[in-house]
Amino acid sequence: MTSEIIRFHDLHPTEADFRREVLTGLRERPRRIAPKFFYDERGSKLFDAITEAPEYYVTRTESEILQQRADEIARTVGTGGLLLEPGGGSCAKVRILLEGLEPCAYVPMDISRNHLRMAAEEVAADFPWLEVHAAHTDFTRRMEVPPTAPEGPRVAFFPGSSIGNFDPEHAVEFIAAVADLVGPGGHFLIGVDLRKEKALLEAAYDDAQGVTAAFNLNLLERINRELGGDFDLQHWRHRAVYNETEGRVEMHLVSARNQRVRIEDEVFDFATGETIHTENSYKYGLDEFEGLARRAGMETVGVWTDQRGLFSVHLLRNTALTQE
Ligand code: AVI
Repeated sequence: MTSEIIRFHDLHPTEADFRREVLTGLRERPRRIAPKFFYDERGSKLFDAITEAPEYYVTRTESEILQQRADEIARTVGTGGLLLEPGGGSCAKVRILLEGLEPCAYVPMDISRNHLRMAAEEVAADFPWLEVHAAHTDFTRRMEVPPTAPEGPRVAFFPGSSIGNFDPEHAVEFIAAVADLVGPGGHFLIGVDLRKEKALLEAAYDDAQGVTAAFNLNLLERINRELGGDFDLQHWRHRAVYNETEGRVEMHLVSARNQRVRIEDEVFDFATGETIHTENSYKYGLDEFEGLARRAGMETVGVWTDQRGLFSVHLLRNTALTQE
């Protein structure tokens, strides 16, 4: 019944080619599969469950910071702007900011069509004064404001430390693309997970209930389901390790014995202990992230952390010339 309360813009993102990328990644050494493929329907549900795992401090710590700082953020950014959320398919944390920011419109952008539409409709129903223009797009390839969205000073929001899933060079490119999107003087509010003790990080990515393990292993099940693979899940293990030098948690799938796997008519031999690298989740120091942002043409105008120093929220501003 709520389907008329949002404007839905289909920018026709090209589907990522699961088959081609999986086969290419498994032929490489070290073998790898990109983390974007975690998120089929089951993977998305498992990710939601991860965000509630006691060890995964990320989601609740960021929400706590946003709740405490929402007024201060609104005072710095100002009201009446156009609020853009790349990857905002669940429209969840943005709810904390809406009353304070009073945006002229909210534009969530996401590749997952149904998820986006439903979440956008729910947010529009819960905030009846808010104009919502949902954009169905792959934000990593194309970030565009729908032509019907009103103009206003732009502010982008990218929570959850999703920036950590880019390597630092790509993170700089992404922040620069957001700087372009918001324009000179525009703002970018971004959640960034912090470097910390190895034990805490490894527990967060290998929770006791095994939800993260199921999330990682689901990738092999997805290959079995969608590509007719014959991975035997009994002989694969989840591994999460903090690589302190690189400042990232790495997730791998580890072969528990010598084994042969078939996908379509291709054969892959795995030795005991051999891994498929499935995700990097980079962690930063506050100054380190500020440096990345500067390289992307954005200055830091606010940084907030929780009391334990686990997580940070940065408010950046596009420093391109505004004075003409
Ligand atoms: C989505 N992304 C920010 C999560 C992270 O923490 O890197 C994905 C995740 N992987 C395992 N647990 C959560």
